[in-house]
Amino acid sequence: MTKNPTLNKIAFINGQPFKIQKGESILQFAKRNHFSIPTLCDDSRMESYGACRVCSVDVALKADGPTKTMASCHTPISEGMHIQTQSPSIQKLRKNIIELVLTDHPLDCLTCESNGNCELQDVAAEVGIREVRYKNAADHSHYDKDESHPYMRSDLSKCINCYRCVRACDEIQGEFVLGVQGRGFDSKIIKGADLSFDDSACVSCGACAQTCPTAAISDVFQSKSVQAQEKIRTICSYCGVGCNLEVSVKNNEILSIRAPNDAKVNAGHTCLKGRYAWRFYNHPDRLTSPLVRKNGQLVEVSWQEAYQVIADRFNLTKSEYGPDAIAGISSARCTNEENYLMQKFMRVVIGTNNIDSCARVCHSPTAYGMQQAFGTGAATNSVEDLDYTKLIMVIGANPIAAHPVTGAKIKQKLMKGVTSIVIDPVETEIARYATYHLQLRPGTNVAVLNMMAYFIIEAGLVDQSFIENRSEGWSDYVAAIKALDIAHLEQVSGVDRELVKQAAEAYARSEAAMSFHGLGVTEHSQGSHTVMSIADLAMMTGNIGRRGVGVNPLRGQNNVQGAADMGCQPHQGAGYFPVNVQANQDYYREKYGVEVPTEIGYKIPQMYQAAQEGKLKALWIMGEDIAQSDPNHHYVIDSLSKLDFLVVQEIFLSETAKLADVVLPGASFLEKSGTFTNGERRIQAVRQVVSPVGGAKSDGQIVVDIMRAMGYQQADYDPAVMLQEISQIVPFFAGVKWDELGDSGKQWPVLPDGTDTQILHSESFKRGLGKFHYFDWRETNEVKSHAEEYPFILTTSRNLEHYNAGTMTRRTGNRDIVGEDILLINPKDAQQKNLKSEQHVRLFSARGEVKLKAQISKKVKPGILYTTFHFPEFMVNNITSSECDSETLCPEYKVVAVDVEAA
Ligand SMILES: Nc1nc2c(c(=O)[nH]1)N[C@H]1C(S)=C(S)[C@@H](COP(=O)(O)OP(=O)(O)OC[C@H]3O[C@@H](n4cnc5c(=O)[nH]c(N)nc54)[C@H](O)[C@@H]3O)O[C@H]1N2
Ligand SMILES: Nc1nc2c(c(=O)[nH]1)N[C@H]1C(S)=C(S)[C@@H](COP(=O)(O)OP(=O)(O)OC[C@H]3O[C@@H](n4cnc5c(=O)[nH]c(N)nc54)[C@H](O)[C@@H]3O)O[C@H]1N2
Ligand SMILES: [Mo]
Repeated sequence: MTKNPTLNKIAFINGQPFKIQKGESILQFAKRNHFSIPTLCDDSRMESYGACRVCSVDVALKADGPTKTMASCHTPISEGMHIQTQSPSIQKLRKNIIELVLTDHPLDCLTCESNGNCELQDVAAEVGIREVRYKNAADHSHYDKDESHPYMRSDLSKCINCYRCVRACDEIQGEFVLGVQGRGFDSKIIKGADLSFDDSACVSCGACAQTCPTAAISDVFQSKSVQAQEKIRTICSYCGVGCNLEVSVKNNEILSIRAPNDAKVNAGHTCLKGRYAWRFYNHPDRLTSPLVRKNGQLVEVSWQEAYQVIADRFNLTKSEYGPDAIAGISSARCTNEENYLMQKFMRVVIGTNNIDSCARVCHSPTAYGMQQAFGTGAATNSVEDLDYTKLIMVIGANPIAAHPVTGAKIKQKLMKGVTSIVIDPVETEIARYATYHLQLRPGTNVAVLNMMAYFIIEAGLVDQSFIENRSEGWSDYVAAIKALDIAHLEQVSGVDRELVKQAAEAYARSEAAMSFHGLGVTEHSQGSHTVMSIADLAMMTGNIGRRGVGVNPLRGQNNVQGAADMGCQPHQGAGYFPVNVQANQDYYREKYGVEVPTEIGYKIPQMYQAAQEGKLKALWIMGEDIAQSDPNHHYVIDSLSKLDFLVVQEIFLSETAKLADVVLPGASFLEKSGTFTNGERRIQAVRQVVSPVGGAKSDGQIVVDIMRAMGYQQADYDPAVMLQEISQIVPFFAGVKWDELGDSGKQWPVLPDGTDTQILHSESFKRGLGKFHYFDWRETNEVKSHAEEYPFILTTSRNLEHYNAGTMTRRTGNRDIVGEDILLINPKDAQQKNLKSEQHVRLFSARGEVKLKAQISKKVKPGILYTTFHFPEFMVNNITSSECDSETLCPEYKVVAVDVEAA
């Protein structure tokens, strides 16, 4: 064991001895030992700045030695130091500094009704200031107030020039929107070239508002005169980053949301969705009562009646057509416990494995591909590993928009010079900072990754010992790679072979290379093949099983990892045991106490097919808006119309809910408790903040009620009790207990004694040896069949402001920031098609058409178009196809053959 050099080294605060920790500043040392030192320009999330000097302390290098006054925030603590935090001279110094600061601040500062929201007021009180001596030396009351933004405002007359906002924008978000203009008393914080929030490039993360010690920049909704009764910690329900949130509540109403600094995942940072886009929860459009279709209309009914209709129709369908005529789609937006219940209902009460979730249309190729290569489909490492990695490879992911807190961390690393490879057809924000941007044609990942493997092998940069000791299938793989026709792959992918070679060698030579991937990998006909190709690269270079390496899917939804873990898949039950294996059937039968179905069930696309063929009669969808989000919209609608009975459990009357026979009002994440599992396998506690609106109920309780209506006895929904049941069935949940999750949760596998796991596959793979797989690159059918008639390739993605079907974000101020799906088109194509920016265009494919506004942009290459799918009024999935991944049926949203013309 190596010895910790600072172990047992001691320093003193106000005469008391304490152990010091490596790398600590005096301020951190004091705070850790519960000594209060006032600060103004300090924020623990950022580098120390040492500008305000309020944190000054007296420092002596030995007892009774001469003292020096030093800023504690940026002076390192060292052995034997004696710190005085409250000497008379220090107290006087602090008071003088704050008095000067106050001269730069409106007169009413000490009396303004900030109710604990003003750090400056707190610090003034702490240093003993009762009145302002030099009143209004610098009057900034003429500074404009900026009220242009739905969520943030600025009133720079209150600014004290601590620059925390500027540093937060740079160091936390990495956006560099805020800056300083002028000097001394006249210096002023500006946004961009002195613009409003609205006109600037601000991404609305709110880090500046959170850090501002006065109200110079603040949240619009932060009501100064209302103080929260309670602050509740919960988890964001948007993306798979899983940010911790601290919600301020009064009288069952949410006042504001902030990011707690001690959160493991997001340490005081969120994006605008987590921090601000919560107003959907009490929007008038929320569903508040069950609805049943009568004479063609959805009408309000009692829960009792709705349950009766459902139980009767499911019983009837089951007796007439058998259990496999019924299917369920569970929700990656809901909790683990709710997902567990939903699959249990389908398997145990109905008796079918027809259960799936949005992982199908998202990362099912990741789960499958990584299971084939490693044995486990989940991220091998943690986001924290970014601090240890030497090379970051981002393939088909746009984390700045889709996983903003992780994206900001990646961007910070890139700005600090960490080598990076970005493989993406679009010039994303991350690509702008990349060392190597491989801007391939959509649909050619396997070609590019095979080229990378070729160059690594050719240069002799493989990790022989890893390959020999930890993998199988190498010799066949290597033979196939060596036989590749590089010129052909270069031509089909459109990426210069020299660039691919440089990137490949950088990846292989790096001491620790970490890959992240997203939907640009999975949502393709070769999605699973691409995932396995990424695993090949990691294994051949030994980038698995230690800090700062690995294969890390940026999982999409807040709980898509959990939905699959809980068994919301047609081929594997809770804990990933294949349902068609006798031993597993015995296992589940014993746990559930009833017979379990033995045939693999329908995946979502197979449900449509079965509905078309008259085999599927009834469908229960919990929290997924397939009518908007699944591809080939007309086909989806047509398939749903062929069902006898459709139940949709929602928080809004989504496009799918509009088609239902019964609509059940679920409670949103702010109105219920449970757990979400983020993209790094972290199981975190979601805690109820307010009571459900109207007559809504937690999705878990609704499932329990329907289980009971159909004669199965299941206890009321209670996450603690549910987790007990789950921990008996899902081996990697063995040690998960509700009361032990704390604020930042635990990463699975959680052992029976409660210890959790940060890095997978350290010693061996789940499947024993890692497996190499080789695949030829294949042109997708979409291009082969339609390219002549539809010569452009459209790729569809998401933007920062809106979330998937947009049911939630469209009902918040985010709509004021972005109000439509926009089509990006290269200037050359625009010229050839005679299109201008802002012009409406018709975009059409073999399936249908949409009309969108065009924006001319060099972010896409000629021949490539790009848009998003957030608005039902545009319905981009009118034009996407039913082509899908060869192994998992994940739709090919990323390659759509289209043509475009002026509308
Ligand atoms: N703001 C916001 N955040 C979200 C969501 C949202 O809707 N809005 N949705 C959540 C969900 S469900 C998910 S799954 C994640 C998705 O997050 P990401 O995985 O980042 O998904 P996308 O932005 O759809 O696509 C990622 C990138 O793939 C690129 N791409 C397209 N075709 C190819 C290709 O052939 N090869 C390569 N290498 N790249 C390609 C696109 O240009 C795009 O930059 O985001 C989650 N977070
Ligand atoms: N063209 C195109 N289409 C795509 C994609 C793409 O890249 N391009 N990406 C695909 C991907 S990756 C995904 S994951 C899917 C996502 O597609 P969906 O899963 O349909 O998208 P969401 O908007 O997340 O929809 C979830 C629904 O759950 C509801 N909801 C939210 N919270 C709760 C709750 O607590 N209880 C209940 N009962 N309901 C709730 C919301 O109102 C919303 O209607 O879209 C896919 N569609
Ligand atoms: Mo997703």
